[in-house]
Amino acid sequence: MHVTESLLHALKAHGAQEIFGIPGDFALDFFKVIEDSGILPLYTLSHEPSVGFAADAAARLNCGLGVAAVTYGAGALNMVNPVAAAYAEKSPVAVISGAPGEQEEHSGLLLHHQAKTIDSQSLIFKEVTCDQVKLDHAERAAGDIARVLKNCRQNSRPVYIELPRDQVFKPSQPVSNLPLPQPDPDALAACVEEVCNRLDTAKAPVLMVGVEIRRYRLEQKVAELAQKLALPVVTSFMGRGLLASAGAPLLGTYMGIAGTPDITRRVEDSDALLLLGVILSDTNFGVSKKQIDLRKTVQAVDGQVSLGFHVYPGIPLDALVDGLLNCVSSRQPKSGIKPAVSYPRGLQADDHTVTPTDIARGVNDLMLDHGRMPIAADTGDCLFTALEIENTEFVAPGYYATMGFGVPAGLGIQATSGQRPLILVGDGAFQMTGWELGNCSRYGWDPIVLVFNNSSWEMLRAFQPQSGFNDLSEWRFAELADALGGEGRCVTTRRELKQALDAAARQRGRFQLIDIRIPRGVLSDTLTRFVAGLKKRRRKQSR
Ligand code: S1T
Ligand code: MG
Repeated sequence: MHVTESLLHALKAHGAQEIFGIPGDFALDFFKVIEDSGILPLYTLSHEPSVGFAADAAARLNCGLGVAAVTYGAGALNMVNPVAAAYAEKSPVAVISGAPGEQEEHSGLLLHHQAKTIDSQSLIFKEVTCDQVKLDHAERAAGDIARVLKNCRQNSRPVYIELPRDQVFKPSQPVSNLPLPQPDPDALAACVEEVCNRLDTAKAPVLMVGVEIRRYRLEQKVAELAQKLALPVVTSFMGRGLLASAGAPLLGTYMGIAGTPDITRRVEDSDALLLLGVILSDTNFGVSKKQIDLRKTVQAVDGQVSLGFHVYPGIPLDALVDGLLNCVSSRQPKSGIKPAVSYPRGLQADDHTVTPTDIARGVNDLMLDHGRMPIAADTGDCLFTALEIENTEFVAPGYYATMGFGVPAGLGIQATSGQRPLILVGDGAFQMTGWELGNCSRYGWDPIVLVFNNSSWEMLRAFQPQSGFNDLSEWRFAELADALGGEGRCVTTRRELKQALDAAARQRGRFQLIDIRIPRGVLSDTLTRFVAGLKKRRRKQSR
């Protein structure tokens, strides 16, 4: 077996189901082995940011490992932003970059694709990955790959693997799956006991779940725990879509001042807020109505648990959840907690112009008639509108907030799961990576794409209405669809939207793009409240 085969088998053994990539001369042999070996299917896209976003979304959806394969320099450095997004949002993506071989490194010439030094690229990726390796010694490759992939899974963060092209066919041992570290049993028992006591003595305990419960494949166990503890459950903003099919007593998503008042009150007044796998980001807590004193919460994230001023290091989330389940094993699951959110339905088929909330209404009707679909959302008002859509499997850059994620992420969903995705994307974000739809026909992907077309960077206008640079020109996206191999419809009224959604749902085999014209300045209810909340917060802070 050679290094590349060892690497491909190891990626698969650690949860990879496919590879997204764009080759280059420093990676041609590597890509040829991918293609010839068939160990993992290869999907090439058109621009490396999309490769990173698709790999990230595939990892989030299948709770496995995403793989993004690129060439050295121009390819890999093109992908820094999506890998940063994956790092920030704890998505386990393996970045594999081709690289110059030893002889060319020491040729005395500056190499094409080289920035500052030969190692500049790996230094840059050091900042957005949790572990890195350069496979320049084949005899060490198996051990290095095992360590890096173990760290990728354990930390649920991206890793960087550099494969010099003179190493691709060097003989190598097979890669073993290293065991994940186990917690000290006494520390775990003490932690579980303290958390159980905190919850049992609380008057209004609430459970908030975040992205880690999916990354560590704990949704079903957490749902069972919530039922046995009779805890009302909310997701964080980033955790939208969690527990969608787990039968948990889910109230909805916590959005502070921008969310459902009943959820906000329960979370902010709770005397025992249990945060399982929640990233303490501004988008999750930045718009709290009442400042939550995080010291009074129980936080289990990044492999440690803190209660007030007690910190238990080295307690993986899965060990804590298993410990808590043992604690309550004799209790009967209690149900009866009703969702606090009723989602808008019943899109009126009339001649009114379309608002983002109308789109949510139309999608809720669509999923009622045709079944739930996984959703990929981009940054912009489409992301806030998604909070008005029924809870379903959902991937979005809810914290890192990069544009360009939506379309490639939707393609990543269909590649890894075979499910037809619904993609929500603004016109500005579509201009960045929407063109990847041109790759659908090659792979038989047929997403339904809703473009929130307000000819504007509307989210920025909401913060700074006086700027003219947020005005975009009119792009007629529906007319482009056919040229890219799909079907496009342009809608300006609610009646046209309803008809277009129904037609798109019935049409399989080609992507369906609905170019939804929204008047400038018309925002979703959720984004309106979010902007008001943030502005109020910033006024308070500036006093
Ligand atoms: N570039 C990238 C890659 N990501 C970003 N998030 C931004 C710039 C800044 C930015 C936003 S929201 C936004 C920009 C430019 C406008 C989005 O426009 P569009 O996709 O049309 O959606 P909508 O009109 O619904 O706003 C965030 C706040 O930083
Ligand atoms: Mg826009």
